[in-house]
Parts: sequence; structure tokens; C-alpha cells
Amino acid sequence: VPSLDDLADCFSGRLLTAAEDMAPFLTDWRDLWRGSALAVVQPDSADDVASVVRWCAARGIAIVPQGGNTGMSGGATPEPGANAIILSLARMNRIRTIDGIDNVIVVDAGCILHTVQQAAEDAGRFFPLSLGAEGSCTIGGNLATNAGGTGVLRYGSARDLCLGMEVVTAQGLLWDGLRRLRKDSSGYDLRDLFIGSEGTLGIITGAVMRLYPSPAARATALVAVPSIEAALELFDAVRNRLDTALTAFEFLSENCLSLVLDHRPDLRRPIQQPSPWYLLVELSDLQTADGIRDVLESLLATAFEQDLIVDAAIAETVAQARDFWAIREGIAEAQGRVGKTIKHDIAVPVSRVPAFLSEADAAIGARWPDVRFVTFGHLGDGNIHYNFSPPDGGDQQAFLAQQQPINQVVHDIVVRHGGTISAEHGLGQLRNREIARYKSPIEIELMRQVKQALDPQGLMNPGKLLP
Ligand code: FAD
Ligand code: 2HG
Ligand code: ZN
Repeated sequence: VPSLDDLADCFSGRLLTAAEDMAPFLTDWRDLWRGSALAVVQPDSADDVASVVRWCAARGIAIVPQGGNTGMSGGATPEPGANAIILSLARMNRIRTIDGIDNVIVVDAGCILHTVQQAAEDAGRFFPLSLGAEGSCTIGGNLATNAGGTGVLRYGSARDLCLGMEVVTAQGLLWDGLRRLRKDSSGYDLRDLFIGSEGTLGIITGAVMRLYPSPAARATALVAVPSIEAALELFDAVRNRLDTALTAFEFLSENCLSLVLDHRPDLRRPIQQPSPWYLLVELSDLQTADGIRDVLESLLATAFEQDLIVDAAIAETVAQARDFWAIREGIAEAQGRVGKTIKHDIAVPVSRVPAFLSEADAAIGARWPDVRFVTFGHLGDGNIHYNFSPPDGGDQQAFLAQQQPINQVVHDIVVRHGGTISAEHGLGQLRNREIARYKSPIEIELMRQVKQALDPQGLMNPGKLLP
């Protein structure tokens, strides 16, 4: 075991080694993985990160970067028995600059997403990345997983929002790639390589993120639809008419709605008559505070006449819109409360969503008639969280033992429809082995060569992402 003394001298008060101090860093939000580490180091600056990485590289110690530890795929949890340290970015939480003309915000990687949204708002701008974990997840984690969330339809994922990046390489060198350019054809895009790399290529220490104008008004509705086919017909009509004014098109099943309401007595059922599916539709207007609600109302009236929807509740107040969003964003937590979960974070082309759902529902229902379907997601992006919970009172371990065969049945269908087995959560240690089944040997080999080139010692977050 290497001596941590010289590291402890440099990081006095910022190096945790006691079991009780390290415990929260050694497991994950889903409570699915447990790992071990020699220490947790909490640097304050990119230079600090570089010295930790050099210290580890010289001793052959692996590094597991961690932001808010809200990831869904176990990427931030070290492997059991690992000869590794956890490098927590949490103290690196400065907003560095905001520039109106360049329309960017430059931040430390450990900045909490909500802090970045707030800083943009204080400057009269809008930072559109938005997800349920925004109160704890960090920009570094968002970029490392190429996070999506509920604004992707209009504004794109973390990758689309990032213009530049600062990275500490696996050799402990600081690369300043904090460019603010909209255009750059000067060679391989290293920034793009680090986005979605889940800590396996280097440590993201800072980023330049795009800003947008703040919408003057939003109109939000919870809509009951008879079928997914009808939902997609509505999606096509609304997007074709309103284009970028359509800022969210989320969906959830009746199972999801009742699950959330069971756990959130503060929330009310917005539509009394139960329906198989609900949509959360949001329109935004940049110009005026008036009008957008009328547009939504007339669109929904037409959809009702065409039998595309059966009922709708349009939010009358900002508080009511917030409650609709709380239902949608509350599913992950509510599902966690009823036991272990088997999750999928799949995406298929939007047009294939109905076919995927009917094939997968039939295949799972036939083999596992007792599992509870918890299906929801970012319908406008074709990204479905095709999740399962154990039957009421069912054995948790027996349920979890079915994870691998269930994943395979679902993912085989996904890939047959031209989809991906991870749209926004990353592979981590949950899907890194499985990916070998779905990517071609050439793609896996190219990924391995990238890893070998950037991290020849294999010390950056080992056991994650690659098979
Ligand atoms: P962590 O969990 O700490 O780390 C995630 C991965 O990134 C790990 O592999 C880690 O090693 C790596 N990493 C972290 N920081 C760095 C860094 N600075 N440099 C290099 N690598 C790093 N995701 C979505 O995309 N859309 C959603 O709608 C969404 N909703 C969620 C809702 C809830 C309630 C929860 C708990 C999670 C949700 N997520 C969602 C999962 C999502 O991946 C994370 O919330 C977020 O993007 C991860 O950020 P983090 O700082 O917590 O990263
Ligand atoms: C969401 O969209 C998150 O709410 C979490 O990505 C998904 O719990 C999940 O599987
Ligand atoms: Zn999601």
C-alpha cells in the first residue's frame, strides 16, 4: 500500500481516509454499487488536480473522478478492492466569467448545475441544461456523461452546449482548451473526445458553455393521450408549426403518475380520468409574455377534435407548471422508494418508438409477467427510460437477478430498430460489458486505441465504459 503522507501534506484537510468520511463517495445514488479507495482527494484548482494526477501516475494508482455522484451507471464508484483514489471536484465550484457578446459562461467543472443556471439568470440569460438531479450534479459530470435531460429537443445535450474545455491529461498535464468559438476546423476535436468519456481519458476541470436568451413566457400542459401513436402525431404537428418554440415533449405512463402521487402527498392528479399515457408539453416564447398560452390552447383543441388527445390540463400559474414538472422529475426518486430498479436509458429514432414499445412490452410481459412497468422519458428525443420495479412484496434479490436477461431482451430490440443502449446516462460499470454485443468490433477497437493513446497506463477510471 503506497504511503499517502506526502499527498496528505499537500492536501491537508482535503484528503479523507477514515471509513466514515469516505463512505458516501464509495456508493452511488441507486445504491447498486460498492467500491473501495485508498483516499478521497478534494482539490481546489486545476493545478491541484494536475499534481494529484502526477502523484498517482508515478505510483501506478488509479483515479476515479467524481462530481455530484448522481450518475445512474456506477461510473463514479470505484471497483471493489481498487488501488485507486477518488478525485472529488466538489470544491472546484467557481463561476469564472460570463460574457454577453460571446454569449458564454465559463465555469469550474465542480460547479453544481443549478448554480450555473442561476448565474446565467442573474446575468439576464438562460442556461438550458435541465435535469432532475440539477441541485447536486456538476457540469463536469454532465459533460463526462454527455447528459441530456428535458431541454434536449430545443437546445441539445451537454455536448451541444459546450464550446471549450480545460482538461488535466492522464499524464498530469493541463490542457487549456477553453475556446469560445462557434467555428473551428483546425484538427481533431479533443473537446468532443472528452465529452461522454466518463472520466476514462482525463479529468475535466473547466468548461465554456453556451448561453441563450431567457424565454419571456412559457406555457405548460399535462396531456392525456390514448396511445403513443397519437402522441407522435401530435408531436409532429406541433413541431412542424412551432419549431423552436416547442421546448419540451416528455411522456409518462399511468403507472409512473400513480407511483409519484403515492410518494408525493403535496402533488395533485392534474387529470382525473386515468389514461394509459400522459405528455408534458412546454412551449416557450422569446418575444412576449402574451399569446403562447392561447397558441397551446388552440393546438390542444384541434388535437382533441382529431381524437389525438382525450384530456388536457394547462397550467394556470407558474406554481402549477412547477407541479407538473415535479411529477415528471419525481419519477426517478419515487421508483427508487419502492425497491431496486432495473433501468434502461435507450433511444431509438422517434418514428420507431411505437414499434419498440409494443415489441418490448410483449417480450417482457411473456417472460416476466409479474414485473411492474415504469415507462417514461424524453419522447421528443426518442429516449425512453424503459424501467421496471419488482412486483408488490416481491423479493428484491430475485428481481435484480433478472437484470441481465431483461436488459438483453430489451437491448436486442432497441438495436434492431437502429437505437442505442445509452442515450444520456453513460455506460459506466452498468453497460460496459454489454456494449461489446452491440457495437461492431471495429468501433470497439477504435475506442480502445483512443484509450490506449490518451491513457497508456490505464489509470483513468478503470473498469468503466470499455468492455
Ligand atoms: P458523477 O455521478 O459524479 O459522475 C458521473 C461520471 O462522470 C463518472 O464516470 C465520473 O467518473 C465522471 N466524472 C464526473 N466528473 C468528472 C470530471 N470533472 N472529469 C471527468 N470525469 C468526470 N441524466 C441525464 O442525462 N438526464 C436526466 O434527465 C437525468 N436525470 C436524473 C435524475 C436524477 C434524480 C438523478 C439522480 C440522476 C439523473 N441523471 C440524468 C443522471 C446523470 O448522469 C447525472 O445526474 C449527471 O449528469 C451526473 O453528474 P454528476 O456530477 O453527479 O456526475
Ligand atoms: C429522467 O429522465 C432521468 O428522469 C432518470 O434520466 C431516469 O430514473 C431513470 O431511469
Ligand atoms: Zn432522462
